[in-house]
Amino acid sequence: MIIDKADVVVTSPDRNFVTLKITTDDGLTGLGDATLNGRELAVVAYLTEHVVPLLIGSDAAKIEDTWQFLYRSAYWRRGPVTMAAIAAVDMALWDIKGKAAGMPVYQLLGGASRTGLLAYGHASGKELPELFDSVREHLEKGYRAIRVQTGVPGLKAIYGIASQGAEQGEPGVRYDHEPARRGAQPVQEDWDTRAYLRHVPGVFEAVRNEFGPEIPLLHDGHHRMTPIQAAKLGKSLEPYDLFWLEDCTPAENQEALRLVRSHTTTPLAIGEIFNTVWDFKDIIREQLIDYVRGAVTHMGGISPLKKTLDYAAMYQIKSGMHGPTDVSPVGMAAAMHLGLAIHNFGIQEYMEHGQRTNEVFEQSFSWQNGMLHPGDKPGLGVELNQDEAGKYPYEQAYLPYNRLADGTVHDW
Ligand code: KDG
Ligand code: MG
Repeated sequence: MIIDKADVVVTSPDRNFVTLKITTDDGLTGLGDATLNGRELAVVAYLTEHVVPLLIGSDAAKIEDTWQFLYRSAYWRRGPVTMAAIAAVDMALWDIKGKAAGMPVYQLLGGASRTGLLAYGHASGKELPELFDSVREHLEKGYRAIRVQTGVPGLKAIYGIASQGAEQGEPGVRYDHEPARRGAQPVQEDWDTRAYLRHVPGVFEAVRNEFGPEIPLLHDGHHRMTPIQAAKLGKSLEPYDLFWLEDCTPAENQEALRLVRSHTTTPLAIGEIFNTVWDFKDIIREQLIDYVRGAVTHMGGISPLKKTLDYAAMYQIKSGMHGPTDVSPVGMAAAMHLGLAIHNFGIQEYMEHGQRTNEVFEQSFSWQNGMLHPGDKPGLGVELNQDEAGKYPYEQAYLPYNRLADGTVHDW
């Protein structure tokens, strides 16, 4: 199992994806997701210029050794570009090992700890009727847990609302909340935290009144609040029994969570933009969070995220792996295998990929009655259709950013 070839494939069926395909001398292939939303080509350069040349001729069986070599030999460790590139290698090598063993990756990780993965979908609406319709659509599709994002009176465009995209006239298919937009400049959105804090508790009250107390409801604060604002929101949402409040404060200031935690029992989830266990170390040990949001693609792969989740398990902290549409079907498959195997699985984010994406990536996962399963094909269970991928060249795209009413740039 010597690595003969490693190709970096960029394709944009509905959105941009970066995929690493490793081929061994005995003809096995493995796929890894290296998609970093809005900065895709930086990872392509890191892979093609610095990682692929190091892989050729090395032993594909040595997953841990290869990971440690790529992480430590760079000297400049961590960071989203580096870790997305290393993640793709790690995933591809697990895929190859599974194929060599004739087993799905979850078997190599210890076997299934459950029959399927509870997944949550994204409901959103600018106004309540539209939000209720979106929740209903998700329930009809079988979702058993739902993230609720809402418009805020006075703000034209904010994160997480599906319908606002059409008005902004961006070309191409738009997923339910996919925030990245094609074009040479990022789109500006607007923000007012006080207006948001006044509005959101009433929305959750209305959703609970309409849909009852049982359905797990989630909400994403998307890093926008100060610690005291986040504490206030957590407290005001307590009567509506959220499954979690996500990214309530910007992720860099981890101490902020101590303050939030001391004021509210609303469960907290964080970490979709974290890239190593070091980002989680203190907040796990101090039990400042309830769910680890790291994505396999952005945390350096299956190997390091499994270690992080095993560490979290010591503190009864569970997984809530990031699963937006910018995590490719390969990254999603890796999350499903890992989620099925670990003991402390919590919930899996799931946004459905578009049809073109599903034609480029042939997948074997199942989605039934609100539960995901990665399937039983050897490896990760995803194959890249390179003819289809070739039809969709890279298109420049950026995530939006926020400005306050007075023009100040704010966390998005
Ligand atoms: O690329 C950015 C998105 O992945 C992010 O905005 C989605 O916050 C997100 C979520 O919870 O899915
Ligand atoms: Mg989020």
